[in-house]
Amino acid sequence: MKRHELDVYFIMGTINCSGDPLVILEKALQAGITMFQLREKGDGALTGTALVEFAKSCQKLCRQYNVPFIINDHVELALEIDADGIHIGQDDTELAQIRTPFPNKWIGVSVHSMEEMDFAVKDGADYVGIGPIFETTSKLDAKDAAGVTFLTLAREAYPSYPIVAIGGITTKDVYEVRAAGADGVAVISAICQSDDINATVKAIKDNPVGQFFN
Ligand code: 3NM
Repeated sequence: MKRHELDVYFIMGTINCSGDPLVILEKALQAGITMFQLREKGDGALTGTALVEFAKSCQKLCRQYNVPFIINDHVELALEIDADGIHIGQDDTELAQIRTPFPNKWIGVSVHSMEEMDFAVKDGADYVGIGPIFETTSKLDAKDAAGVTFLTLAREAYPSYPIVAIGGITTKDVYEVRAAGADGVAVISAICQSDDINATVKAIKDNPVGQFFN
């Protein structure tokens, strides 16, 4: 994986969207997101064939725009539809078990401490997600907001390892998290709740300092 592929990492599930999720995804793709993760979790989340069909629709759109399509946690779904990768948390299936069925896929792991990061790197994760940087309402079991302290330490310890920052990040925070060492920014609400997805995605993109910040 190339680090710049994490640049603008959009994560979404149907319950995060007040409008049509596929319309939101396509707007985000048109605006230039560099990675997409389907995270279908929470009350009212799709299951069974409805989930498979929705996942395939997201995947089709991502392919049209040549953007990697990652599935959160659902190992079987990722295998069934041949997703480009899978993202797991610390409480999900262990990385070592996932690598066997996914020899050539991207595997991302959420980490919250140096110990978890060391394990993820050693076990062969392709990238890590560090968060929550700020308070988030999109993940019910999110840990306390950690700011950029650990992100900074993680970057010092792993100067060229792919790292994406996540959790409560808005366009105003992008400079701070990139300056702390994130290769990219992963967001749910900033895009799902944006009135102007095109402007939001462009503001999150890795720009010369200050160009899009206000
Ligand atoms: N993982 P928003 S925070 C999916 O800390 C997720 O690992 C997190 O959504 C972590 O951009 C989070 O709306 C939610 O805050 C991110």
